[in-house]
Amino acid sequence: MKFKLGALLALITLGVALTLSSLPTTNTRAQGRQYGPGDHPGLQADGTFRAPDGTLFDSQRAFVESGRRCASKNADDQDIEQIERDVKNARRAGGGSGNLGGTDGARLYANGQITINVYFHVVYRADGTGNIPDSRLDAQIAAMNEHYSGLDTPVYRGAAANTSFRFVRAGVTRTQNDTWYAAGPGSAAQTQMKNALHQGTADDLNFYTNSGGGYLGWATFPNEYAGAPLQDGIVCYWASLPGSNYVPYNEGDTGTHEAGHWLGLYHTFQGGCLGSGDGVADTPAERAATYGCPTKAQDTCKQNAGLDPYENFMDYTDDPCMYKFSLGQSDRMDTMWSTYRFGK
Ligand SMILES: [Ca+2]
Ligand SMILES: [Ca+2]
Ligand SMILES: [Ca+2]
Ligand SMILES: [Zn+2]
Repeated sequence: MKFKLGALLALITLGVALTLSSLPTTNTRAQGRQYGPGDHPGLQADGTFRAPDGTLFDSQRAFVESGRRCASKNADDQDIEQIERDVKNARRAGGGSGNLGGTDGARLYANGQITINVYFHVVYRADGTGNIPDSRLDAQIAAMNEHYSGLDTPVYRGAAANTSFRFVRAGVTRTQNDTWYAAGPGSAAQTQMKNALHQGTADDLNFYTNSGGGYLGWATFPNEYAGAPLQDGIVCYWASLPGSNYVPYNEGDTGTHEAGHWLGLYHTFQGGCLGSGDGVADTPAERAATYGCPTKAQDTCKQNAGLDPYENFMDYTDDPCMYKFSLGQSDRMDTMWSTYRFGK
């Protein structure tokens, strides 16, 4: 009898262990952990890739090519023309700020001269998923300050800009709302969430964390502020902030990338090999986004000088592999700040 009971217990233990080990990661949601279950790697050992909403892609490439990496919109000709007009008008009116205030591409501010107030809005599910602690928000601020200072990694290929911008945590709201937690780009839920939570003015960064709606993140652009001030800001998947296990997108570079859009930068692959691309002269044109972590730069636009800037925060490579803004991007952010955000 004793033996039988022992064997039975062993069988039960084995059964439980097998059941637990075979549970898909999404099912751990039911356990109501404080931050998880998105707290799993994006890139799986077998090469498949799990999107922020749990969707499994065949590969990291398939994930990136699905557009899930960033849902910020690509500029069209109208946007680019409008921005050029706005910048010219601001300069003619002597508006904006900065000590040079004049020519294209000029640096307007000193290193770290501008401190941006960041209002975090942590939106989480009823089971606690996504309710990340303040320590992770502070880690995100620290990451952005490192990135915007040009100090992300000691291995540079060319100079990383020490930009004009630094960030400080100015406030945190926490909201349990399952609909807003799932809100994706362009959704009614997003509009509702931002209308309810937005704080500050054009020179304050509203930084929402939720499921990302299946994306890593997205941003609004400076020239959109006047038309929709309450919608201004960035939304990031909560596990993209430092401290999660969402490899290889868990070092806070998503927040840096989205804040780059918020400061007026486009993707380095904007427009491919043609036209003005991202509007920045010192980021070589590239045909399409680079993903993963290349060991060697490609040259996908042979007719344009320079190798693909895969190490740039505004490309799509892995967090450990993107580590710089260019000097031209730094200048552009100054111009956008002066034109659209400073004192507005
Ligand atoms: Ca460029
Ligand atoms: Ca080239
Ligand atoms: Ca990085
Ligand atoms: Zn983007």
